[in-house]
Amino acid sequence: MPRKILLDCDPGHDDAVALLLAWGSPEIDLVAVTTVAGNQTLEKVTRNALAVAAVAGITGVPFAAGCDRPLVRPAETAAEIHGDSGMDGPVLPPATTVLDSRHAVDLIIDTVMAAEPGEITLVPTGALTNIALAVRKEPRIVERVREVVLMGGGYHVGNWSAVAEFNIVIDPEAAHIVFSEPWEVTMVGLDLTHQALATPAVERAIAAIGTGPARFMGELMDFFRESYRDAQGFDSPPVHDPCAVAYVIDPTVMTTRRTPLSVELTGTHTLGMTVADFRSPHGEDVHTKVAVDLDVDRFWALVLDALERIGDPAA
Ligand code: PIR
Ligand code: CA
Repeated sequence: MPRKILLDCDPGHDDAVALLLAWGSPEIDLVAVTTVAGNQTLEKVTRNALAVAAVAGITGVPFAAGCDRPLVRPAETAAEIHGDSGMDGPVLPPATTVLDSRHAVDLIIDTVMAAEPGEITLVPTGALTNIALAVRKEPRIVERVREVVLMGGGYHVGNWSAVAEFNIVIDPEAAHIVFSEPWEVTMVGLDLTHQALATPAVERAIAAIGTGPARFMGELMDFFRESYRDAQGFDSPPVHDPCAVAYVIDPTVMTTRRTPLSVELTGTHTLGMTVADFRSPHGEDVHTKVAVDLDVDRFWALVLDALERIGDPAA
């Protein structure tokens, strides 16, 4: 039985890859896509999500736009990494799907409540604003969701400050809500995603596929490589968001460690830090875990296989 996921995202070069991986994987049933302001404005990331849908031929999946700013703090974008469009690099095709008329928060609630208990996995790859609001509006989603597998945070490293990761630090109050609810949360953070590098060898393997979606991903990665070199001094860019999808496809593609997690909301130097506690082993009473080590070759094989399966929908 394929796993039903709702992807809540802010495309975003790596969000686009997460969408391609989800759509091209038989282990995943993509039931809805929601967008949230983050890498760029809500308008831009929503447009980008629809552009990816057009490139990959994603049909029969509702797309809905959500929150245009964090719960408490002013909006902040990552234009220095993702460019003015939020997905600079390739030419973005016009949308071929119309947006669902619902707000993302309502689409999240409707999707979870209409499904069987334990059926839907939430995969957030942006700020947690929509998910936090959905919890507040319909608290019963917490016991109904199978698990939350999110890209965000890090227990040893940051990218938006010395200790904080972008998705968490731009809306730390939302992250606090999501981490505090008693559902199963797997944090696929920077400690893991910095192992998922789009190396030149990976780029060559993508180019060899030769389809429209593969070319699109190649052009995304070319831009992402330049950004990451200039802004963060990486030789190859880490492709964060598909790591969360990969965990749902096959949890054995990475190791995890169970640990309590809390989000720093008041620190002078540590706002948005995700604090893990590794002092002692934790049991199933702890509902949060962090991703630790990635099987890099198997991860890229999942992405390449998904691209192969998507083929050339536009042709
Ligand atoms: C933000 C991102 C990536 C890199 C930087 N420097 C800032 C976005 C990605 O889309 C991913 O979801 C997460 N936020 C990584 O921090
Ligand atoms: Ca993202």
